[in-house]
Amino acid sequence: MRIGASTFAEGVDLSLYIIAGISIFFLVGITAVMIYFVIRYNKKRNPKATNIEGNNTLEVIWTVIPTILVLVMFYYGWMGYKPMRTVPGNAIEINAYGQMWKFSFEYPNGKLTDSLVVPLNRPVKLYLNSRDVLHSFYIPAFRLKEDMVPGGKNYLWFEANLKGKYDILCAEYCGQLHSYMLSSVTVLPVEEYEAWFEKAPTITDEHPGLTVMKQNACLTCHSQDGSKIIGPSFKGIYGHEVTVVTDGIERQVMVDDEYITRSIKQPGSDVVQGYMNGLMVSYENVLTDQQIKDVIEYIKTLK
Ligand SMILES: [Cu+2]
Repeated sequence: MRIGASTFAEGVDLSLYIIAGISIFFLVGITAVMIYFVIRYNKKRNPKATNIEGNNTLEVIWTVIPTILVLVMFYYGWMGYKPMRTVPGNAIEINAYGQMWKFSFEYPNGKLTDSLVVPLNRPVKLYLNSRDVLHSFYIPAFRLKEDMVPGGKNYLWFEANLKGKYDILCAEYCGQLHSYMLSSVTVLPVEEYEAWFEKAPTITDEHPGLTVMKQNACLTCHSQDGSKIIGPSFKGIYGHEVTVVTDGIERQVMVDDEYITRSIKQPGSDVVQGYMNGLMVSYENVLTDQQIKDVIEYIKTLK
């Protein structure tokens, strides 16, 4: 039975079947023995309790056999796991970012995407980064799951061996919209992948500020239509006064270029009243000055 889409699938599935098989065998066996003992040694059949002395042969057997079984499980687990940490030198290297609540990818030529596109039968290495909290990068079809640790370094690699489109999920509860943290990986034949890789991003008439916001998951928390999500909506805020909490003290501020820039760089400095502090991380080293300008220009258009 083949349902995996990477070269790791076989090893992982094999160890899963072995461990599940041994567990089911013991579950059934122990339950059967328990039922047998309950019947055989109940008070009616066995009115007088007897003390059973030790049995060396039995003790050796129930020590040696489980030890062997555990070592068998370890062996298959290890054989499935070891190749996952041994990256071939010719792997394509891609940066993967997790943040509340979005995955994004950066290719060697600077191409930025929301979902992963990879070639068939070629090793691909992902550097795993987090911009805020712990996330877990999970591709069930590839049998891969690795943590994205803020401030830490981690990686994974794979070789996809079945064309198709597969889910990418976050497998570490990372806050309110964790379940929306979805992406996908598309496996293409090498020529199609190369054509996709070389293709410059299509030029659209999208506002550059909107592009920046989409790339940085701003819109996961801030709506454009006035609806309240995690953070305040961007609709109609520019040029208006808003009540914020600064060091515990409420005050009125004008939403202008300076206020928006400060909110992007130090999100904790003035938190709009009624919203929680600490959910947004600083984008000081993520966005360039130009990108912040674009964002401000775009917010101005949301009347
Ligand atoms: Cu997450």
